[in-house]
Amino acid sequence: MNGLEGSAPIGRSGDTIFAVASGAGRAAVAILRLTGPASGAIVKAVAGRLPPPRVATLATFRDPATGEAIDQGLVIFFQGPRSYTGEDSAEFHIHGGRAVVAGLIAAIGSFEGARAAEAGEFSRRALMNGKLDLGQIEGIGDLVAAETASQRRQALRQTAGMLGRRAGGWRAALIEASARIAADIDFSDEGDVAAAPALDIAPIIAPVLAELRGELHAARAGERIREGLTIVIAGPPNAGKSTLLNALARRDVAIVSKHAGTTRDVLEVELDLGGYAAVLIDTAGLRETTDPVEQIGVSRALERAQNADLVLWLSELGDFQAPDARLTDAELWQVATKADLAPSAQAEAALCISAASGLNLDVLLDRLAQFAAEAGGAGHDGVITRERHRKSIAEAESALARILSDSAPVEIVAEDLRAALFALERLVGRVDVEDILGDIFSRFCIGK
Ligand SMILES: Nc1nc2c(ncn2[C@@H]2O[C@H](COP(=O)(O)OP(=O)(O)OP(=O)(O)O)[C@@H](O)[C@H]2O)c(=O)[nH]1
Ligand SMILES: [Mg+2]
Repeated sequence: MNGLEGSAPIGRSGDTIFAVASGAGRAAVAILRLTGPASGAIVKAVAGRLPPPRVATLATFRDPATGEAIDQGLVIFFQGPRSYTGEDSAEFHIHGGRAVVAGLIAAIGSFEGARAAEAGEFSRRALMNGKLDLGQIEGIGDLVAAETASQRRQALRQTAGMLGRRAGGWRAALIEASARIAADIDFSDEGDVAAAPALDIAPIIAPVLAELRGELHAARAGERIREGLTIVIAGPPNAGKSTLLNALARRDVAIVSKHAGTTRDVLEVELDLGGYAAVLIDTAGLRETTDPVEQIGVSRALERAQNADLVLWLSELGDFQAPDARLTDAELWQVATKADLAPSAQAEAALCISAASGLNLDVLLDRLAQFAAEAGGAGHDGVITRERHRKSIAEAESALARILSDSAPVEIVAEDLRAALFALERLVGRVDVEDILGDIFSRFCIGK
């Protein structure tokens, strides 16, 4: 179970809800799902009979009010609890024309107690009925949104319930530690108090602490896989930054001109670097300027570059400009541009490219892909994929670290254990679940 018993009701679960689960627009096949107590009755009325559960069955679908045929297709009935949501559910696989979909939606919507689903409502019911835990729900959301192979792999591992399982193991250990501490507190009346209660439970919590630290260590990689690496193109005006962005994006995203100071805004394109997601960012050329608009561009450029996973520092071959001194924290690669103009010039940078002739763009892309793989690689079996996870695990980690580092009295140890447990319960949605769900489902598709 997921610990939701007794919390506020999630949605109107008595309704039967329906949605088109396949994408919008014309398609060969569209899938319409429904879930809720009236599912069986609706299938029977629309398809003429209720097929045996979990057997795809060919039928003519009719509007029950008029008897008019809407389409012929497949219907599958899932009898609860053996369904995605745990309730009686059904899927209609129909032809994907707009009028067909609209006709079936109108027929189903005319049933008493049937209504269109809200975003994420199917998954909300799955959670409520204990079919999925919060980590799995997040994984499903990420799987639907996955753009690259590494995002897909990570999301798929999450849907298998990895977060819930690991958190469950930590939680069980901390509960055992709490029980020992409670016993210490009881005995303390008899003047037989353990001198350092933390010593008693150290063998239980030390391994948990080590695992939490391992997760935190891998966290940045997990979040990078999910959100994409940020790679900022920076350098003096006219270095060819926007031209490089356009070349790597393979489309004209940014305005390119021979005037220094062309780019003033921050422009972003998404790239798939060998299966890893990246956001490539073009920025205003860095220089002292009195133009107030350009000044804003320059300060935005610096801010993005300072927070980037990687900065590509561009300067023209033969006109080397040292990287801006304010970019000390970021990993930075120096790239010499416009190599076609000065083929014999000595490069001060590790890599010479020409966006115009395409020279070494493949080398640059290979190195970027390698960088992305290394940056994402450490996250491969971590459970942390979003900031929410990282915060909860960091809270638990610091509470456990306090227990092991101080020789605090038993009441303080008990309090820290409670804090660590609470953080882990928040992680898996045993507490504060409504807040977390609101945030997750606001990003979900209708029909999921
Ligand atoms: N020959 C040659 N010209 C280039 C190359 N890359 C860029 N240019 C030219 O250099 C000029 C400046 O290019 P941009 O890409 O606008 O430079 P930028 O760094 O974005 O400049 P700002 O936005 O002003 O900071 C344009 O006239 C481009 O056509 C290249 O590889 N070879
Ligand atoms: Mg530019």
